[in-house]
Amino acid sequence: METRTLLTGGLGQLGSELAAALRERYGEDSVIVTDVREPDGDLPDRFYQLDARNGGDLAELVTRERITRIYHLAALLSAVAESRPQDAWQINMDGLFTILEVAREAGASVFTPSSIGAFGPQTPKDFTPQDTIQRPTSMYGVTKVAGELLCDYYYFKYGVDTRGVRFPGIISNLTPPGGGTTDYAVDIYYAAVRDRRYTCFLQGDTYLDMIYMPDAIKAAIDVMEADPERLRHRNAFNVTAMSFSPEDQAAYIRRYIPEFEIFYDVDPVRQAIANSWPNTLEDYAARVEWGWEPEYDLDLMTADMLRTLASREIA
Ligand code: AKB
Repeated sequence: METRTLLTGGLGQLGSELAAALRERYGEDSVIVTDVREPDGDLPDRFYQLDARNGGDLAELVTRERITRIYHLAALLSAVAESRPQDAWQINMDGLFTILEVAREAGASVFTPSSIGAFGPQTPKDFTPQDTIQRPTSMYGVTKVAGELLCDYYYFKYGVDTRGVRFPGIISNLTPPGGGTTDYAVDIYYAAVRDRRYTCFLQGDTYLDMIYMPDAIKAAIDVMEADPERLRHRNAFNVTAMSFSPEDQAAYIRRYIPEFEIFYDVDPVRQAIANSWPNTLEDYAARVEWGWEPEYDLDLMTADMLRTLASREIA
C-alpha cells in the first residue's frame, strides 16, 4: 500500500527536516505538513494551517488525502511546558487523544515522540533501562508518560499501529528548537561560530543524552518501517547517540575553534528539569527489535555542525 503521511507540528525542529526526508523516500506528493502556526517565510509544499486538537478538520484532511501514517509532533517542550503547565496538558494530551481517535477511524498508523523527559529522579540515572521507574516531576514528563500509555492503550484496545521513540535532545543546523531544556546544545554551536563564546543556562557538569538530526530522522522512519513481528515494545523505545555535558561539548568545539570560551548563568528551572533526567540511556531494545544504530558521535556531529554553520555565515 502507498505510504501517505501527515505531520502535525510540521514547522518545528523535527517536523521541517523529517518532512523533507519523507518526501525523498515516499514521493513529493505523499507528505502533508500541518502546523498551528503560519509559516514565517515561504509556504512549504502541501501545507495546511491546522490545530491538531481540531478533530473535525483533521479527519477531513486525513480522508481527503488518503493518509496512512501520522507523525504527531505538535507538543510543548519541557521548559515552556513548565512555565505553562495547563496549556501543556491541553496541547500535549488533547492533541494526542484527537490524533489517536482520527487514526482509529481512518486505519492510519501513528508515530508519537516521547522523550528522556518521561523519566524522573527515581529512575536509574546511568544506562537507564528500557523498562524502569517512570515518575517524572515536570509537566512535560507527565504528558510524555501519559502519552506513552495512551498509545499502548490504543494499540491493545483498538489495534491502532502506534509506535514511538524516547528522543534525547535533538541537535540540528537548520531549524532551531523552541523551549526545551536541551536547547543549549544547539545554541552553543551558533554562538561558537558567531561570537567565539557562549553563556550556558545549565551547569557545566550536567550530563544528558543527545542525538544529531540525521540520526533522529532515521529513528523516526525506521521504527515505523520495522517488522511488527519483531516489536516487543511499541511506543517509547529508548534511543540515544551520545551523552555529554556542556564542559565536554565546549572541549570538542575547542578542537576546531581553540579560542572558544564557555560561561555559565544557570537557570534554576531548566537545571532542575535536567537534574531529574537520566545521564545516559541504554537503547538495547531498539537495537535488537528494529536495528537502531546511530551514525554520529559528539566529534562527528561537532565537526559537521561547525562546518555547516560557518559555510552558511550565520549572522
Ligand atoms: C526538551 O528539552 O524538552 C526536549 C526533550 C529532551 O524532550 N529536547
